[in-house]
Amino acid sequence: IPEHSLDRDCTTLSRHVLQQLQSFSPEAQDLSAIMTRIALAGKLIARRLSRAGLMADVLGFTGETNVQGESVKKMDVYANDVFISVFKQSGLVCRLASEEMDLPYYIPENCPIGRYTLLYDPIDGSSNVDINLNVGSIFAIRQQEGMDENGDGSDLLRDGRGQLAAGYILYGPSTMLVYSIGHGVHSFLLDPSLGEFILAQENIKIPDHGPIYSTNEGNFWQWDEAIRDYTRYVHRHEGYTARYSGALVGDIHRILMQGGVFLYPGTVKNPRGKLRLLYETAPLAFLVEQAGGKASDGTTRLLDIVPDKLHARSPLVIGSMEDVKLVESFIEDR
Ligand code: AHM
Ligand code: MG
Repeated sequence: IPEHSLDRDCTTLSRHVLQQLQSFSPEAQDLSAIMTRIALAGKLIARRLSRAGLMADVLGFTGETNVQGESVKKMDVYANDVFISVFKQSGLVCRLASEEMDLPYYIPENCPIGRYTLLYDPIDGSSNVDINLNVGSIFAIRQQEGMDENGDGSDLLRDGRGQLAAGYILYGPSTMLVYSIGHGVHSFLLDPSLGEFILAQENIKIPDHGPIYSTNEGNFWQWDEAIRDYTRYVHRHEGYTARYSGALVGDIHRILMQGGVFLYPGTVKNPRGKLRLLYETAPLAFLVEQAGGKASDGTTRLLDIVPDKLHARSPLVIGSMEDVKLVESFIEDR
């Protein structure tokens, strides 16, 4: 095989991370190893999802309730455990915090050396699993800075600017991993015959404006007047098209590719919206900013928001620069 075709076809994820940091510094080595572990979790989850309908024990509820009081699906539990087990032997990550766990999970064996925390939503949009539609995983890596005296993750209550890496895995027709370590946004496709994520697109840029409008309009009755005004604006102008799948990762991926805006505003029932800051909105905000887009809670830059608890929620307005600004202008005017 000529050398150039190997170069073109086989940029693997771990190599890509090292290339971007252009050094063999300890941090580059660590991030490369961590991304490789996340990719392994993605492969294991994708494999399980591909058989979801065939295995009686994959679909349905476990009968338990998670921290947010929602029914826990079997796939959520499986995916949550997959991330824990791939990081157990890594030596790199000392702690994991996820949507499915009340408190952070410590890996004591790693704690003297592991300087990183993984924040993740193992299966985002899990109600889609039962009807054979796309779901995703969301992740972020943070350097462990303070001491977690009570083991409740209080040292994680920081803004999102300190994220070292963030991204998502989209389990769609193909499995795709999109990530950033602060040097642009890059996507990889899982080649099942190789069992490797292969570079698909480098330096993804989100269009400054796009046609996609993605929100759950069933909540219109409980939105603020400003969000309703924006919605009415969309209804009355040419050039918008609505897309909403019930799984954030897929909806954001579409916007990253085609441009537009995703909104999950506060509602009467949930004034801070539904989505969680540390492992849903902040990682996606980091990624979209890296692609040249914008993310806020409607007024404040999302990466500046400091959560008051591990599972804190935040409203989300995210996507193309112009479209997010337009939504914000409606909020400002009210
Ligand atoms: P989940 O992590 O419990 O699956 O919830 C998050 C999901 C997002 O993927 C999606 O955008 C949103 O919830 C949909 O919520 P709704 O049904 O209220 O529109
Ligand atoms: Mg989620």
